[in-house]
Amino acid sequence: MSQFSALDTIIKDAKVVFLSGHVNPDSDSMGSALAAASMLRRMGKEVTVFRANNYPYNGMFLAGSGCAVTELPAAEPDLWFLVDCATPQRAGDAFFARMSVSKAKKVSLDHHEGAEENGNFYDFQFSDPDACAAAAVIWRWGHEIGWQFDRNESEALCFGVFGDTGGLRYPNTNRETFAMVGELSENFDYAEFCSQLYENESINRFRMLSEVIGSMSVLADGQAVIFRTTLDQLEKYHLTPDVVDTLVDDVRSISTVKLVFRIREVECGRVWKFSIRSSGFRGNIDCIPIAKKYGGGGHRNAAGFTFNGSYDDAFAYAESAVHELFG
Ligand SMILES: [Mn+2]
Repeated sequence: MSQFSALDTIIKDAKVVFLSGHVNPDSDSMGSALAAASMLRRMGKEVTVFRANNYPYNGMFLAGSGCAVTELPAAEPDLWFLVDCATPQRAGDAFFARMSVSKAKKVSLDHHEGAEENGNFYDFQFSDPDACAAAAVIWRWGHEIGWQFDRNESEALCFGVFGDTGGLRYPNTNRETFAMVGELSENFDYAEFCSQLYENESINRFRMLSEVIGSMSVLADGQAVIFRTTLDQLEKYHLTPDVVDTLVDDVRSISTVKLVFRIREVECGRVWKFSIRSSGFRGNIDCIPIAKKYGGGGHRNAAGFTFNGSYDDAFAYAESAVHELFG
């Protein structure tokens, strides 16, 4: 029996589906949500895709990216469908508030560590931390039901996988990743897809990055880097945060760097969103405990949390974590 057969039964009984990835959606949340939505629509379902915030700018070429809503329809769905959410709360306040009091069925397809702790919340849950992305879990599900992925679904799933594996580079990249990308890339123009993903940047992005890089702090003999992005900079260069967010991954490519902190200003001078990255290869530092101290979480090599306070205090916390790790 397929490990997804209970899911298939739940889907068969549903007509109206509300579907979401996590807040501050990354490429995997976006790609797996759009792919799953397309599959469900082709199964004859009415699907509303919810996004708590903007999708990553470099995914806006994907079919359906402009149709995701930030407010749910008033009528109840038959099914709540979560992808890439470690906890149901990760879908965002608006989505979770409605879903948590709803009697409709709830399902989750995910790949986060510890997701099974929330199993009681769902009528069906599948989470495999060995899957490189939630998109890989959706691909698996498709395989089990003999699904023929179309062009849009194939691009969306590959977009998700490229996001979570850093373009097939991170240690979570595995045999399944290659099998999946190998198979799905038959369904679209691969070079064009990569160009959309990696060769579609604005000049202003580079102007802002030069400012951010110019003021970054290098600590512990180059083992750690702390940098920040401010609301003023985004305003000045007419950019949204996601356009420069990936700098945190670029900085990790410095040969000495084991740990990176990006501190993004969210509310003027008092709320800061931390993104922490470690190299899976150098040091393999666990980012989760650093994020957990302030109620955050994530993966071993990529975690985050929100910090309330001044920038000096935010920086001091990052600095103290660096000192603790590297002396
Ligand atoms: Mn993911």
